[in-house]
Amino acid sequence: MLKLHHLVNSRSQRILWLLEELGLDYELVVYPRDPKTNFAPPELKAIHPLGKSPVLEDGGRLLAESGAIIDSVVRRHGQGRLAPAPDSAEYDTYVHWLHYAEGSAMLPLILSVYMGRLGEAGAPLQPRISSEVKNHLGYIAEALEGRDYLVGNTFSAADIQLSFVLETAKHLGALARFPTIVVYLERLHARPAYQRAVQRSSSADLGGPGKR
Ligand SMILES: N[C@@H](CCC(=O)N[C@@H](CS)C(=O)NCC(=O)O)C(=O)O
Repeated sequence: MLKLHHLVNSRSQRILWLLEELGLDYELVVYPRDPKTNFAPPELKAIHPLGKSPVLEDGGRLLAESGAIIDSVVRRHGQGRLAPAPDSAEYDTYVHWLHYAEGSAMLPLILSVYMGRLGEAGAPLQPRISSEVKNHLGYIAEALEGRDYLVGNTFSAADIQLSFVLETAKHLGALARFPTIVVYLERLHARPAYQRAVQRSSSADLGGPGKR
């Protein structure tokens, strides 16, 4: 049985969505954020030393890092769905996007979130961060030009992994100059499995380990 440790409004939404796309049976444990700091509650540290979400239990395995979790779930439970054939050239593109989302694209966006909290003190770094945000969004928009999905123009788990990057960019108001990305994000959000995941997380019972 799969067990997802899910922090509300977080990267973990992607894993919930993936599990719904694959129609897998899973247990969901939802953790609220601290109302003052917005951080994860200490209970998550008892699950994994970093105290972050997502964390997935799969049989005897404890998995952290969204990209690694997605890779493992698709490999072990996907039965060929949501990823290209491992020996195809498209598989390399798929792995690129799986790593790129957290390895490259998130950094300027997270810096932008933190800089926003610093106010004037963060002003000297703001131009560099804004230019990097535009650099990454431009790269993604170009990759999506003339296509519906990132890899082989077929929906894959790479689209799920990149979604949080684009949701964060949208939250920061950074998508105005990237209509291709806006339409792509709407396409992803229209998927029934995405909507089931949102529904499941918002109606989750905060009883059990996540309650406080
Ligand atoms: N690169 C990691 C990032 C994990 C991460 O930072 N998760 C955030 C949720 S968006 C978290 O748990 N934040 C709560 C905290 O830091 O207290 C991944 O993709 O899984």
